[in-house]
Amino acid sequence: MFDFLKKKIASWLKKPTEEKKEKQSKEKKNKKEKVKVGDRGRKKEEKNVEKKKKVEKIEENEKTLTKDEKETIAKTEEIIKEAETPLSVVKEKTSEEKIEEKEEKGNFFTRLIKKISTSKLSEEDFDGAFQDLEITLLENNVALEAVDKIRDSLSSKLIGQQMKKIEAPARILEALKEAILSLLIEPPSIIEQIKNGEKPFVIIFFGINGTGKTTSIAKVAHMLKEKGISCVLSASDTFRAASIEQLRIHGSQLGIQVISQDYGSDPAAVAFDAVQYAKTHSIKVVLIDTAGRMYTKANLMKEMEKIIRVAKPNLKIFVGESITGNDVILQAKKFEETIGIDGIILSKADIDEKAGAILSVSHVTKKPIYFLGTGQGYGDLELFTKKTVLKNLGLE
Ligand SMILES: Nc1nc2c(ncn2[C@@H]2O[C@H](COP(=O)(O)OP(=O)(O)OP(=O)(O)O)[C@@H](O)[C@H]2O)c(=O)[nH]1
Ligand SMILES: [Mg+2]
Repeated sequence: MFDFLKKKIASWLKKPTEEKKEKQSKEKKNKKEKVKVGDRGRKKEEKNVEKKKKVEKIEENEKTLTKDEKETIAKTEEIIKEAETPLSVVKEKTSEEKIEEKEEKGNFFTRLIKKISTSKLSEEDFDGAFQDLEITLLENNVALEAVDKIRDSLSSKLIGQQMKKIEAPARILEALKEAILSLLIEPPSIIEQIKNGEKPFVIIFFGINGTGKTTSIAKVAHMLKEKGISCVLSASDTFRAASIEQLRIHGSQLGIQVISQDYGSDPAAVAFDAVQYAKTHSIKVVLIDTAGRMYTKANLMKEMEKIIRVAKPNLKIFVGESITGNDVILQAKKFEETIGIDGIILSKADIDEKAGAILSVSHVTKKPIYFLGTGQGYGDLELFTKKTVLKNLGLE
């Protein structure tokens, strides 16, 4: 998770002294190389002059040349041509240097430091430096709205500022941290919500097909069991083949009751049964599994509304795949608009190197991420906190 962004930020945060040392040793090496190339070039040129003299001498006697002598001249000309090659090598070096020069113009971090420590940071200079960060964020699946928010947050803290070079890195870093924190919502403690909430406390999980809803329910059930909180599972995906068996297997592995009916039955009726079961057996939590559905299918969204009407969930959790980037943001937005969501689980964060969705989804939907799915085992459910995000980005 955050592998690419973390590496990029780490490369910016290289201490200036380290960078300077690296630059100096690079320059030293280049100088040495140039000297070597220069020496070689000079020696070859001297040789060329000698050879040219010889050729001139031969030309003087051209009329009396034998076949062998003519061949010698041709060979000599070839040698002269070859001797000119180091000069073109020197030319290539020059273009390499040009590229290096371009790179040395700096990244987001170094450019900002340079500008902000020499004069009050202008909007133009900020925008110039921000471009580098903007590209990095977009390449890592951060949603456009979230990128704009980062820009606003950073610019409000930095434009018009001037500071000593020595304090600039820490201040810019702090501004970046704050910008990222401004995107995130710290989720309430789900355990506290359950403890202080109604009995039974009903949680419904939904999202499009195959995003990890059933697996996430099993993980949450496992977590509740570990905390000593009783729960029951509602097999309200009565549509997909083997969905009921899938939940039953989890239930039997975890030692948790699963309430189900036949395939094709009303998912709302199953949820109702599960809530009734919890009431009569004094079970604290009901976790409702639902069939994967596209938000574009009006009939499926209506079905979802009916389950919600009947089961009256205390929490509506949208489950989406972190790896799908901007797609999952759009899904969350659509589910929020149509049926409303209280929180989010982003699954498959373990295989998402970019992780931009984790940074963006709360800003776009204004809903907290409760958990990140980080694998296929029951224990692979990571409590989401702002602090963990900063840590994963190497900013804490
Ligand atoms: N790597 C990884 N795989 C996961 C994670 N969560 C779920 N999966 C896998 O994703 C696949 C689909 O998971 P399900 O829980 O069946 O997804 P679903 O949303 O219930 O699917 P439908 O009911 O068909 O809509 C399974 O192979 C899971 O093992 C996760 O956090 N990380
Ligand atoms: Mg499922």
